[in-house]
Amino acid sequence: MKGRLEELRRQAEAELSAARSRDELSAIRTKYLGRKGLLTAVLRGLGSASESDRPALGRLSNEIKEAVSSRIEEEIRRLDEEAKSRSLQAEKIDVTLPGRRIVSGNLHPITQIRNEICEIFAGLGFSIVEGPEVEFDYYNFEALNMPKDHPARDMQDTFYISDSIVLRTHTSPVQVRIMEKRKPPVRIIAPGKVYRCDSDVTHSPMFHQIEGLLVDRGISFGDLKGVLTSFARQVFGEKTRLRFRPSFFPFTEPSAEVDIQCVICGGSGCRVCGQSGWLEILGSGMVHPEVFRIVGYDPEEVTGFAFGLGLERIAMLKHGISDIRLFYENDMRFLSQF
Ligand code: 2NL
Repeated sequence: MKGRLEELRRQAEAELSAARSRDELSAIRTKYLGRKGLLTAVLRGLGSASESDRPALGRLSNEIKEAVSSRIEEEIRRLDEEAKSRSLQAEKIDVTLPGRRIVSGNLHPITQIRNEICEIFAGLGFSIVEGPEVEFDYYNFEALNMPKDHPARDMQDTFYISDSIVLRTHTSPVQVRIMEKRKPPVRIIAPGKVYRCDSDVTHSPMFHQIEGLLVDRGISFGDLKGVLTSFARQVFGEKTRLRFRPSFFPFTEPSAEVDIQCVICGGSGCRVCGQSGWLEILGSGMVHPEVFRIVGYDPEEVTGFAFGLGLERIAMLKHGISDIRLFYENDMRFLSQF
């Protein structure tokens, strides 16, 4: 019987050493120590041993049961330890690895220049107004002193929706609508999309404009020069030199186009300024008395000036961009530079 007990101990220990999971360990526990277990069976047979052997056999079998039982507990602890260190290893974070770059977006260059220009004019007391892009012929042309037969209404430059409705070719109609509604003084700028049937490297059928209008008693060409000089120097630099060149628009008289000294060559002449040393940045003039009469203002009582500028043109000059189409292609390699 002693031999059988020793054999069971060796057998159990061998199986325990080979066990790889909690399930295997608990199967071993049942096999040897359970109610119908192998060691339990030996203990039951103790009664048939001789009186003199019984105490020693009893001690031995208890000792073996204890040993097997504590080996099982020990193996369970070991498996738990191993599982824990495996999962810690798997979850390990290397805090010294470089981070992933977060790409942030930016405003479109046209939006940036629009915001910048609006802020400059806001600082000069102008408020921002908006209006429809699909406009009546009346507001786009008629009210701006361009009657039906006027050459500036050229069919080739205007997108007609119907006989009397067009896509606005400038944002002036917004200002006409404001003058119809409000009495002077008026001091507004109108940013927005405008449309002309024209397309090449410097012209797009849709582009962006900002127009300004200031009307009050006693406004002179000197006010126009002062406001536009202040504006140009805030956009292109405090030392920027300006040139006011006589021009013509049907809605202003007199009219002037404003040039700045070339931002590329500084005035010595280059490809961008066509060797002239000057770049045209906007058109302007004193509001034509006929426009005032049409909106119900008395040209004997008030005077005013107006101006218009193309945002794409300003952005192209400022950043040295030669093809207007780059603004509309949404190529991130282009857009993310601004
Ligand atoms: C240009 C020239 C200009 C105006 C726009 C205007 C508006 C009203 C009355 C009179 Cl309501 N004039 N606007 C005046 C002169 C020039 O724009 O070259 N734009 C890109």
